[in-house]
Amino acid sequence: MGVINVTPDSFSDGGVALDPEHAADIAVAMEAAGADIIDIGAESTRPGATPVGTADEIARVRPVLQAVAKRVGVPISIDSYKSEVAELAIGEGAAIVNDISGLQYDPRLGPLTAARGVPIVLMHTRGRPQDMYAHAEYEDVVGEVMADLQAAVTRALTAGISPGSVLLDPGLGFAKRAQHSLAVLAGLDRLTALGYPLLVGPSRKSFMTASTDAVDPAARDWPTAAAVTAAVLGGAHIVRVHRVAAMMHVVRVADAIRDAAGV
Ligand code: HH2
Repeated sequence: MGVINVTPDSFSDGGVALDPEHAADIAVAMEAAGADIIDIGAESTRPGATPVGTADEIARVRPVLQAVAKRVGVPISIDSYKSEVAELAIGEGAAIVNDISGLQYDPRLGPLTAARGVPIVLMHTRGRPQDMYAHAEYEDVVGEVMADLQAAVTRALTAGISPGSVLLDPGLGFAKRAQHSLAVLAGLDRLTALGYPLLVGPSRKSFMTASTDAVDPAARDWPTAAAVTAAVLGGAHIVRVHRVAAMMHVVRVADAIRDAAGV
């Protein structure tokens, strides 16, 4: 999954994809490099980011969705927790909803997703991006993320979403300190027991700076490669990354190692 942030303030690539045709050029390049999904979002959810109103988010994302949908063949996912944005995006061709709140923030998003019959990514977080680190307290982070994701699945099924349309994401960096994100990556195989495809998004996140000196997010692609490898070996089905071409090599090798187990 290649990431396109239509934001001025995303932590690693803010401002890069605000122009629709430029965003579409990036999406086309990602598809050519092997991306199977293009994820488009118009609100930064980095810790402490300023929330964006629905009308502003729609105004930002609509022209980019239109431009990208015209030029790529792979499915587009809409990275938003707002039902109005998801509805508009589905109307413009988005085929997947990516909800960082796991159906906690907008009660209308589950029923909308069910009615439109599109798959949904339920990501784990606690609190809001503005205060999520206040919620980063765990006794057993993997066990608690599993329990919270199970609750998110229950919300989805109760809203009428079919089990085959659910994907789960442990939310690296969301309401998690560095040690928590690392523990989640190390314990990913336990999350596969929930029985849903797993999406993992380590790309350029600060939890990797504890073990490297790559402080500038754009300089975190090598650390990302290590985390992507761990994610694939831990059982991730989809990895969400900014640098698709480079990470394709990483994913292919990690896949080959995984497939060679027991040979
Ligand atoms: N991470 C971010 C945003 N959306 N969605 C899923 N499913 N999983 C993630 O890990 C995830 C996500 C944050 O990264 P990014 O979009 O690059 O930054 P920002 O929120 O600053 O735009």
